[in-house]
Amino acid sequence: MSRQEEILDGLYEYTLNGEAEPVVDLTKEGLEMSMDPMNMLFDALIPALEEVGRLFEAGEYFVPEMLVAANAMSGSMEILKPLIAATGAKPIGTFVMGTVKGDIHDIGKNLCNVMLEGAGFQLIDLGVNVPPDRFIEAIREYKPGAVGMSAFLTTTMPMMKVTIEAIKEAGLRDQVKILVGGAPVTQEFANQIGADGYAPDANSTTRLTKQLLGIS
Ligand code: B1M
Repeated sequence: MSRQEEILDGLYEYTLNGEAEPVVDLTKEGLEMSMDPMNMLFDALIPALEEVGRLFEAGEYFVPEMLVAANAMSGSMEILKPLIAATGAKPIGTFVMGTVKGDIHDIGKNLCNVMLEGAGFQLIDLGVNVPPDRFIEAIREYKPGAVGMSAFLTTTMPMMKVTIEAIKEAGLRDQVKILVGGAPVTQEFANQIGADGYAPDANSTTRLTKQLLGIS
């Protein structure tokens, strides 16, 4: 096994076990060896979290294990983020992103943010547990072309509809494109709640946003 394969294996295993320090060390070593940050992300870190979710569902992992695994991944993300995101270029548009009220999952959202920034968007991240009013304030303040909502729980998905309705009532609906995403969200759900688009992952979020805003 090459050292690069060992690094990917290590990133996967240590993330799965929630060991933040070796995840950071291996990330740094990988970068010193000119490994592609996207490889580390999509071939090790994200698969590890997918396995964490599977173990949680199987009753073998509990919330504390999920939390330490997520934290271990976040340490690596902090290092990889500036390498993935673009620097200095004039923004091609503004994107307001948030995880809806009641939901505190932010890793998927943060990945979308990195990719959107990498594509040249000015990114306004409202964070997690964002109530509809805060989305409305942000639309008024930043006048974004697009707004993205993330939800990871079936119980918080309805908050996306509530937020869209609130944006409509505030008279702002036709000023923005609204995209939704997150593990349990589907195209069908997006259609039902009147979103402009559904993106299953970070890459398609960027692609779809550009498409909806007519940016080539
Ligand atoms: Co939670 N959790 N969690 N959790 N958690 C899930 C989501 C769950 C599926 C686990 C399971 O049962 N298998 C389950 C939800 C079940 C359901 O509703 N169907 C669950 C549960 C039940 C819970 C709690 C209720 C547990 C409890 O307390 N009993 C609790 C809820 C807290 C709350 O939000 N109020 C909870 C808590 C947590 C932690 C805090 C411990 C932690 C989150 C830490 C954090 O985010 N900072 C956590 C984690 C880590 C997970 C899993 C393991 C991983 C989620 C993740 O980050 N994945 C998750 C299991 C799973 O999803 N398989 C689980 C990595 C990420 C990269 O995912 O989906 O590929 P991915 O992301 C994509 C797309 O979703 C898309 O792009 C991303 C990047 O490519 N996307 C968007 C995301 N947002 C988008 C927005 C867009 C577009 C695309 O806008 C345009």
